[in-house]
Amino acid sequence: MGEDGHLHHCLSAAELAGSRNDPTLLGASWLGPELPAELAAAGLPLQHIRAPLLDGGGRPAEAWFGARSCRDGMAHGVHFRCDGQLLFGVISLAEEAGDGASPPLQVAGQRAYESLFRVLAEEGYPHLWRVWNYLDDINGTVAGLERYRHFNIGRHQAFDNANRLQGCTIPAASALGVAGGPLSIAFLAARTACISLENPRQLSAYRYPADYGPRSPTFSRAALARIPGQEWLFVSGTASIVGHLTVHQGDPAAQTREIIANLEALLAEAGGVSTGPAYRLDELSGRAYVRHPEHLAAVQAELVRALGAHAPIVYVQADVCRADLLVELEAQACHLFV
Ligand code: 3EB
Repeated sequence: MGEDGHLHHCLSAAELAGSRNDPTLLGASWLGPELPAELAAAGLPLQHIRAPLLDGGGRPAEAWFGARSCRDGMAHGVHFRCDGQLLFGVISLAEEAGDGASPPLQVAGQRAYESLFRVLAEEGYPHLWRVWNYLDDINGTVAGLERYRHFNIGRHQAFDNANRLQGCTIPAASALGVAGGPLSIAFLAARTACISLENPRQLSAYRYPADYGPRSPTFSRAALARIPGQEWLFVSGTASIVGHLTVHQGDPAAQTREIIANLEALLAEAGGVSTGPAYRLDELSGRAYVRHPEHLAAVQAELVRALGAHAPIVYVQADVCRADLLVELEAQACHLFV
């Protein structure tokens, strides 16, 4: 386990490289165009997110530590490590010519999730808590449909085939556009269930109307999960959406304030379900995805006001999954208890 008992840490490259022989290290993600050589050689399940860092990004690694020694595995294209309680895995799939009838990204999305579900079944970690999805050119149009919507069709089909479309089996997630990479999916799963949360200010994404694509996005707004001694809150990518509508088009500061209002509502939901103390904005760590680098100052000013100047937020450039969304925040918090 990490030294302070936390499942997750924000680390520098040197810190992550220094942890690579920690037997409890489940895996990690690295933000930035270049993957440091010492991490490429570490042999970990590692999600490399090729997104440009916007603010110097001192600690662009996220690492996930289990409670016990991990076992390493590779199956169905998924590289994973698991500790008997948690499983962290990564899969990357190139978009290749599909089956002729379906677009390549739809096929890749469906195959990636089918592989992921197969690993969960074979290894005995049936509960999917949190997923991080990255894809190239998310807002591009192919065959008259936005590529994010192609991805949603494939993802939805895989969840449907696995009988995982019931609300309580839908994980927290993020889905962002990062130029030039393959479809990359990282996930955290467990032997025990999490509690999926929805946001009272927002329509559940899995119920979005067909205006947003023929199949709705398959994610919950947050997941609350327990491991011995710790309660974890995973907040999905959260944008300036109220109901199902984008609000504050063209205004990055106002979009960020709406995100904060969404987060406050979600934290209140989490507090209602948790047996412990309330969740507060200033205990969140996470990532802010900013579409246009020139909006960084406006976004950062609002987040610093709400989360505090020392909040461990990494700011990166990425494309949000609706063309009119300028910013998205994903986050997590951990409560320790005895
Ligand atoms: C939204 O609320 C913004 O497709 O997995 C946020 C989090 C968003 C996850 C996903 C999409 C996803 O609809 C976009």
